[in-house]
Amino acid sequence: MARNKIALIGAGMIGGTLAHLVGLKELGDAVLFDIAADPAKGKSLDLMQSGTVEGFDSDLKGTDDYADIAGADVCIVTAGVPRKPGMSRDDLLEINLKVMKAVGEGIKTHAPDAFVICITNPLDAMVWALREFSGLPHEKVVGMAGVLDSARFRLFLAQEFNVSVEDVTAFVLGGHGDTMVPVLEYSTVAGIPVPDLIKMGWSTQEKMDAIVDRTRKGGGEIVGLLGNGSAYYAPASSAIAMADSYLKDKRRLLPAAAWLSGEYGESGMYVGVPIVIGQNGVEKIVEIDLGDEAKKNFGVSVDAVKELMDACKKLDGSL
Ligand code: TXD
Repeated sequence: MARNKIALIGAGMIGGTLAHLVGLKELGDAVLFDIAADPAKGKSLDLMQSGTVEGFDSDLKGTDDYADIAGADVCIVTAGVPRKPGMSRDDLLEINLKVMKAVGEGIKTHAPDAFVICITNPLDAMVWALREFSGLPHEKVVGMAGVLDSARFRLFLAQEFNVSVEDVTAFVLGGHGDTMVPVLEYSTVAGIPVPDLIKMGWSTQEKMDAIVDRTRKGGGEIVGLLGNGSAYYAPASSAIAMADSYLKDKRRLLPAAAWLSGEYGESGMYVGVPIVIGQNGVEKIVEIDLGDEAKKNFGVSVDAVKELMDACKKLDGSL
């Protein structure tokens, strides 16, 4: 049986980390596509050499030719520019929208049967534009943000409760921005809902509110510390978890930016919601019962995404 083929479109900080994880987990072969072909080729060669030490046999190839992504099972898109300190994710919209148009054409032509995971920011608008430009089925195009935002939320909760990260589950819904919605009621430690843990004296509501705020600003915290670029280890691990669920038909229930057709009362847009990822891509969109506050906050987040979509439509009349 042929190995999976994973196209990494964008071979920068996240792209290179994705390639390393593909090799270490032996998920398949990878093509590192980038307009900067030589660094992509250099990273591929370096990673292949690491494979001899680690013992993985993935073929990794750098290229700037879309023909090389032909037949990819999965495309993970990080092409574009990241934030610099002081920039918001939304500031990236105009530049990265043009990049999504080129990437969408490349996928449409060479990998129309792929499961596409978009990472490029501003995520909720870029994944929508990428789906429009590529013309792929909506269930085969998703955005990675919720797994990352939930991972940040889970880490902060695990540190507060002094328990293993393995036993903390959490949901962060809505857009990948300051309006994201960490949902405490659906976050647990080994199935014990966080609100019950507060009642049990494990922490306080004030500390929970601080953790929610730190999660919302989690990306900016790292951008500020790095000084040049944004997070890449956790974003890469998050996208690989999604790709793994697709390639192995694991049917994991994960938060991700998915196309809504009436769910949560919204249609015609992408926003972060719980989904099941299996061999068909988005197998199911899970409509959880949001409390009044979460519902209000979700609505604010949806409105913020719609504003980004409107900005995209003004910039590109084909949308
Ligand atoms: O949770 C999330 N979705 C976010 C997303 C988490 C972290 C980072 N987020 C966004 O991912 C970030 O704001 C950026 O928009 C992307 C990629 O971040 P990364 O840190 O990997 O950026 P790099 O290192 O600058 O890599 C981008 C690569 C770089 O090598 C460019 O040469 C390439 O993209 N690039 C292109 N490749 C193909 N085609 C085009 N047109 C192109 N333009 C740039």
